Amino acid sequence: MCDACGCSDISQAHNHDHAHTHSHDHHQRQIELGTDVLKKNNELAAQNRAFFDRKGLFVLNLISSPGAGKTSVIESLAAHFGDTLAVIEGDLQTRRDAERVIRAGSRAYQIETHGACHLDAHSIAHAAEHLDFDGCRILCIENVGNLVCPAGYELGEHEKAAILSIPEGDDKILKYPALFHRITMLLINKIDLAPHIEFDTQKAINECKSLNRAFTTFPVSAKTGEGMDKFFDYLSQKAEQRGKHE
Ligand SMILES: Nc1nc2c(ncn2[C@@H]2O[C@H](COP(=O)(O)OP(=O)(O)OP(=O)(O)O)[C@@H](O)[C@H]2O)c(=O)[nH]1
Ligand SMILES: [Mg+2]
Repeated sequence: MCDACGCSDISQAHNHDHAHTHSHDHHQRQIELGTDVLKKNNELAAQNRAFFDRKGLFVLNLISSPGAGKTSVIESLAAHFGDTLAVIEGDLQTRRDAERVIRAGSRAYQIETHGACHLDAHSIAHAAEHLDFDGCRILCIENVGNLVCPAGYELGEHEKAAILSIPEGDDKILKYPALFHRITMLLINKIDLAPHIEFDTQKAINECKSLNRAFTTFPVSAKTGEGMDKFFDYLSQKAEQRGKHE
């Protein structure tokens, strides 16, 4: 269970039949608390977005399960965009991902959540204080590896991208609809492994379309670089459009 949002408590709150009788008021209170937390988070996210807009940044919230390749994709972005990209990394522990991004050529700040399974708008506001955005056009936020909780927490981003990687299987989109119905970009990563692992890309895309009509798909390999150019161009266009709003 995430010790920040108590998500499993809320989602599993007695939706089973049972013989014993007792009041369910405590669950209602739990749901009210959850709603208050999200409302406060949304207010902070709006403040973050206003700050990022003033800086002329295009902000992307990158979400996937652990190991799908978020940092590997960001390393490719860092090699391409260099100093015009800033990155906020989210992990339960270690500074490893921020160190990888800095080695790849972009500025980065690491958030260690120490137990929380998602980033929230408050943590992003603090992280942003540690980054110098001079010369930056794009801010990429790597969320904690998790397909569930990060979907519910706005950070002040302009768009959400999900990465689904070939070894995870082509059946995951309908299992985690809360994320896939909110995204504007779907990266299917590790396509270099497609000859070795059964994965029906069209099925995954069709299932995503059944939840969401407004996303663009990028089949990529962060390892070989295949497909990454289209993703770079897309982000460049987004950054250009954002820059014009300054
Ligand atoms: N074959 C192959 N391996 C990849 C690709 N992208 C990433 N990997 C490997 O997948 C593993 C996990 O990659 P990461 O980039 O660390 O994944 P992540 O999503 O950032 O992981 P967490 O931050 O722990 O959630 C590493 O061993 C990468 O080398 C790819 O396109 N092809
Ligand atoms: Mg990572």
